[in-house]
Amino acid sequence: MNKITLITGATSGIGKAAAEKFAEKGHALILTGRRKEKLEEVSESIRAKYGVEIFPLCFDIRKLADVQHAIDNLPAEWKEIDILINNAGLAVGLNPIQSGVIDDWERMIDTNIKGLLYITRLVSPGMVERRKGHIVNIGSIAGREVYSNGNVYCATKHAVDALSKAMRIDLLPYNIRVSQVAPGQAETEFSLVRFKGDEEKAKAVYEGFIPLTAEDIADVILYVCEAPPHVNINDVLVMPTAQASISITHRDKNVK
Ligand code: NDP
Ligand code: 8X3
Repeated sequence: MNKITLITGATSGIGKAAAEKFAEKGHALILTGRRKEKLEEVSESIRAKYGVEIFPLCFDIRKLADVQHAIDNLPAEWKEIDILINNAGLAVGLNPIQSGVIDDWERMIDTNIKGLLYITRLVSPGMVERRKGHIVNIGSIAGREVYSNGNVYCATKHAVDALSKAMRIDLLPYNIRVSQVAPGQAETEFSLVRFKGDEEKAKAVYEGFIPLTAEDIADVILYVCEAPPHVNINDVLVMPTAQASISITHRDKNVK
């Protein structure tokens, strides 16, 4: 089999776009997500388009027992994962700390930090054993700066930044590369999830400027993974041209 790449959160947005880019390069893909139908639809369409092997794994990354079951039961020919792209993640809500919704906080912490840790803990021992592998964590500009009411989401992405640096040190003796790709504003299902299905609020986030697309970020992830084996691209911060920092985006009513 060609290189095996596991992408978490491949049912939409950046994960789905990365699945397309890696399939185009012939990678065999393990794709994950909670929405079974979407996962099957994405897997089927990529399989048909690129003729690559796809192994869909439907689980909630917050549930350790389910993540463990999924990884432990991979068929032998899928076990030797070359690249792990820790992409599954979300923001839920946008409230000041004093009126934050605790359930929203738990969803973000459990997905963005604990889920990323669970899958890394289960996949990295094989990489260590084989002395080969690459882990790419999807961070965010929200892992470098903070913004009004973004408190817990920003904290989870700061954690991804810290974990990326720490994993790189721990895995250094085993020839395993650890990279972080940290995007600014990208139009995906991200804002729809943050605003709990409110399409108008979600759309307003991207009004008056050209945001990144999921494909823009997938291109960067692929570039990072295609560097020669002796090169590790530690960290890439990729922003829309119209966004200078987390809370400074130049909006122009003439930009549609
Ligand atoms: P999307 O909402 O489009 O995609 C998120 C993906 O994560 C989906 O495939 C979703 O699958 C999966 N996911 C969410 N929760 C879980 C869970 N509990 N278990 C398994 N899978 C889960 O958003 P993006 O593509 O934008 O987000 C991808 C990553 O990029 C996230 O980590 C996000 O924080 C980060 N990011 C996004 C930016 C943006 O502006 N869009 C900017 C910077 C970083 P399903 O619902 O099927 O489970
Ligand atoms: C997403 C970036 O600024 O939309 O990680 O929260 S932001």
